[in-house]
Amino acid sequence: CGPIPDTGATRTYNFHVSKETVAPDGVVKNGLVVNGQFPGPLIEANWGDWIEVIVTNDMSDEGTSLHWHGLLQKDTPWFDGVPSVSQCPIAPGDTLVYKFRADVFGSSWYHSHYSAQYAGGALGPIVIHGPKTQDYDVDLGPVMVSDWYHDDYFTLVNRTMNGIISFSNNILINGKMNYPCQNTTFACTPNAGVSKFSFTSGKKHLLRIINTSAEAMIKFSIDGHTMKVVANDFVPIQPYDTNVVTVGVGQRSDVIVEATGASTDLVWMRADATGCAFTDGVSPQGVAGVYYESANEDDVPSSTSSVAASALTDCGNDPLSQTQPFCPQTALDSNPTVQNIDITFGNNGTNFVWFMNNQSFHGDYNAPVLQQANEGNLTFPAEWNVFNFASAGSVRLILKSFFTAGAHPMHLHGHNFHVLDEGFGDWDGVITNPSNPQTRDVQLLRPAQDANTPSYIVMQWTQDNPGVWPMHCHIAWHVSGGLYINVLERPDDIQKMTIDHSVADTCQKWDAWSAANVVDQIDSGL
Ligand SMILES: [Cu+2]
Repeated sequence: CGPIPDTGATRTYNFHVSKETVAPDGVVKNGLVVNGQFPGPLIEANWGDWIEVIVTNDMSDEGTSLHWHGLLQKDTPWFDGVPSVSQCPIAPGDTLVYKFRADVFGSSWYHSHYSAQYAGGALGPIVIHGPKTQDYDVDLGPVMVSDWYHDDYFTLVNRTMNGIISFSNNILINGKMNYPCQNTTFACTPNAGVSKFSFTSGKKHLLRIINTSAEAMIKFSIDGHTMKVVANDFVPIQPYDTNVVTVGVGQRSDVIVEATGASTDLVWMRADATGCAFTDGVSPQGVAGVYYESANEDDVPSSTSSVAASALTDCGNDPLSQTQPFCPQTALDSNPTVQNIDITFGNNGTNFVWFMNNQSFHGDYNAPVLQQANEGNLTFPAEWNVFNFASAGSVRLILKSFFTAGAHPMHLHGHNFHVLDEGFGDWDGVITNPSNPQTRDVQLLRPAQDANTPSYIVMQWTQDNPGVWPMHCHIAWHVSGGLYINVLERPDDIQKMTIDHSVADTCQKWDAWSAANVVDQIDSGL
């Protein structure tokens, strides 16, 4: 709680994005990596620091960009890392230096926002250290949970655009899991290994659960242990205990786990995608080993899960009534600009795509919306899905999903938004916890009840951050299919901004590269 501290420190990282074969579960695939690693290197900073990341595109045949999930980018909206929105893609061989403030604290991740590159592996964790709101002894760091596909990302996007569902092949924890090789025709090494975590009996351990999936909603648990949830996304919450944590794509939960077992215990940590994801059923649950201080690390846990089967098939976040921010919030604006958006799925004549109020998103890599707005051009092609909220004090979105086969993890850039309510049918106008509503940067919009009974969430934010902010489903295949809008916030203030010259340089390089090479933009671009 309180203002961002001025540390005067800058944390600098040098990243190279490239294509390499990877085999995190033993199955060799064509992937994307950061500095040769999957997952990519950890970005670590203190709250209030500046973070500088020098990103070079070492691929020869496509652009890229990196997005810093959940960072607010106040006064630096051009470094949000979204091609066609805040920048042009970084051309092959080119470098862009992102510089932004660690203006929030907690756990997150960075990922490519160019098409579905991140589903190929171009991602890594972010930890921003801040005040402890609850006591713990040991910070075990990021616990990234993710679905994993053995096909390369472009093949998967191509299938998606043709209306073919891709089923994930495995679930990884911190980029590791075994795979039964008889199920694949790709080169495969059995027993690739699982991640291992150390517990000290009697101590409290902080785990930073981060869902970096392309599609899967994940149910996280540790056999025989209770978790105290202390933060959702970058927002500390009033703690509550649970034996299973739900994370949709992009969501994070910081949990504190007290090691109540014996010093020789070893148990499974589980990332379960059986109930709320499209998996092929071969390995829908990722595991990692949790070893107490006197356990033999060569032994394999034999513990069983105590999570109820019904909890694994409940495809939404924990009740809003249960989740309240830890820090006091300013009162909700009772007179916001209200926008209804209905989300539907269908064929646009060429592809299977998603519609937001009957319009699917398609971006122009060569003409970022932010640059247009900065130049005072506020007339946009319909397919850019720009919602101009002008200088409204706050915005309330009522999102409805008519899709029954899955939830949508809805993500807004540039803000932690309030979640006023969720439900089915029409919102009755009643806000859950009106004096302290749930606040985060991704909220699950549950599957519709049936074709005539949509699910809804109501979100609201204060327009205190001029910029062009993506609001989209974080399922990679859905945003590729256009489930996306641009929130244009305070264009008058955007016009007054001086955008860092490196952003224009990046566009010049991209314009030159894209004029001489084929850019195979088969999806929305994001
Ligand atoms: Cu979606």
